[in-house]
Amino acid sequence: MPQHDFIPFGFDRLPEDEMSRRAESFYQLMNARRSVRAFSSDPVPRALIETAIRSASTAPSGAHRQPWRFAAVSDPHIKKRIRDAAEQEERAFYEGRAPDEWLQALLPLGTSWEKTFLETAPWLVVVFEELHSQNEDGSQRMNYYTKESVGIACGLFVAALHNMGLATLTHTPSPMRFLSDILGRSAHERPYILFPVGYPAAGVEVPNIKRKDLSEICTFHVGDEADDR
Ligand code: IYR
Repeated sequence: MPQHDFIPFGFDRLPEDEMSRRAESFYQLMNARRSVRAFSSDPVPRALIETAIRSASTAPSGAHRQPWRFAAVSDPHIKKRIRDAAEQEERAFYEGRAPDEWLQALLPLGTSWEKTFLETAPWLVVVFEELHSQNEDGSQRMNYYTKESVGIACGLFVAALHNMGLATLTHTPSPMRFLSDILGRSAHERPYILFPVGYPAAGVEVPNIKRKDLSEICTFHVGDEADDR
């Protein structure tokens, strides 16, 4: 294998008015996304889940190691086992482990230890962070920036699902090791986020939250040049 295998990148620039249109329409699309905690049990075709996972796997990653692994579960028996184990952890969290300040912060979201959606959602997609893999001789092959890489892949996954008309939730029962046990994953894969995926339950309500304004999240440092607007 050569050290470098570079190929031309056929990149077509768009006219600026088209760029503006696409920028605005993508923002409007994404700004209409909401996390939901109540799902319809209506089935979702496996092909859609596969395409969402392919989209997630286009994420950039440290040294292009692609350190994300996915387990997509629709088997009702496995979903029940996941729900039972998650609720056990969540109960311990809500009824003891969680500091008061954390519970206060969660009040507006109306969450509790009960995780019905882990059985009603037609799919549970568990994303794992692959800490390292193995060379052919059995030695460890390192991955790099795994948290950042898998985080970006999860962001793309959420966007892909929303774009195809599905809803999800970034669920992180803590600790999540039970997912490795139930799904029979190796020790060098660490559970990262559990995504229930499906349609929102009929009539579902979501917390009345506001997103931060651009001025609250961004500073621009543009030098002395005239503002280009
Ligand atoms: N894992 C718990 C608690 C929880 C924590 C955060 I940070 C949230 O944004 C929401 C919930 C649960 O799923 O209920």
